[in-house]
Amino acid sequence: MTLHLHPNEFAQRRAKLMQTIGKGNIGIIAAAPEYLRNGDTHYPYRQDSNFYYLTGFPEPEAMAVFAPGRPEGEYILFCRAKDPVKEIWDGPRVGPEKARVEYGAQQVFPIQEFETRKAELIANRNVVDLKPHVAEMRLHKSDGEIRLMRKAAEVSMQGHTRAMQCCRPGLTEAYLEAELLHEFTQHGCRAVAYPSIVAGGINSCTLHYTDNNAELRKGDLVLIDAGCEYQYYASDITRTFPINGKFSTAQREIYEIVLAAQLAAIEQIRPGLPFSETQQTVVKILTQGLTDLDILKNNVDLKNFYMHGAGHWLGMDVHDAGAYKINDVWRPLEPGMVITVEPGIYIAPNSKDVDPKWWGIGIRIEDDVLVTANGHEVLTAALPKTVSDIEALMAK
Ligand SMILES: [Mn+2]
Repeated sequence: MTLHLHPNEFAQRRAKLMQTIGKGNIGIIAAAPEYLRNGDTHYPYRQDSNFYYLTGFPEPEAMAVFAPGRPEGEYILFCRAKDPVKEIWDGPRVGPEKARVEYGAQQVFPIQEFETRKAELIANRNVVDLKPHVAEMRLHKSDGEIRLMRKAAEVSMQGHTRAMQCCRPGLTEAYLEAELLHEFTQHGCRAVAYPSIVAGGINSCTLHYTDNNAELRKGDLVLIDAGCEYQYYASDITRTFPINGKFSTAQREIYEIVLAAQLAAIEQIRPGLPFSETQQTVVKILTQGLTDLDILKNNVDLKNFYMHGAGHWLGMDVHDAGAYKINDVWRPLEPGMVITVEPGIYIAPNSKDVDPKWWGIGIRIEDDVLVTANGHEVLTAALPKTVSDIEALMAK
């Protein structure tokens, strides 16, 4: 059964936006364009997140206008007219008539009329940028949105589980990617939230590795950072595991540091915690752990082994909308926000002054965390991440 947001939710968002921008002002937002990939072939269409957030309208070539207090209608939608010939090729279009009834616009016009009607619409009104207002709204997830994010998390966990279970030396990274996509697609997620990273061995030290074409070798780790998108909502999970199902001593030692950092950062998440605190906790634990193993020494910067942030907002976009700071101060977490927690350690081959036994080990562990009224809930908690749980799953 496919989950959807209730149409009322889109209406509530528009009402809130109207209130925010206020009478006498007007905001306009465009649908995402279609992009040509090559020849006559387009990239799979994905509606613009802000446009979809406010309209629920899935088609390209559309404009939404928000004019609070306008007597003829506050929410005006421009969309493609019906076209029986084109619809034979590409399927039915919503069309202006149905757009008014089903998508709640008070006035709907064919997109061709946008330019001529625009002047009249904005006359005597200030045009405001909707982006910061919508970003602020998107940062706080409703129950309906959380339901969709739970589903995205669940499907992504199934993909990761499948990849762990079928992993063995001799396969390619692409083979594991296909296993992830199998679960995503089968469960209604035709799109990934971002290009899947399946990085075996030293490829794990390339943060945004997406070639996914190398052979998986016995004795190496594989890092998988992959998440599906469900009904416009993203999930974002990373797991790192041994290709042959058993961590080596060196791999386990690094893994336990990353895991300890991740668990400690997650543990503190609750309303009021400044966003930057997870990073501080991660840095503290990684620094201590790498110092204990004599990897971090002689005033070497931790950035040589951990060079990214501990997380980001998650929602319709994998790096979701919303300001991280207000007046230059890290904002406190609030119930309904969703963040990722994703520490990592990456020891590049030939790292200077580092024992070669650590070379090529790249480990990241990432979960999706909902801030609740009293603390937090890890949406991706059911996916194994301790050494023993991963080894047990892979032995099955
Ligand atoms: Mn992430």
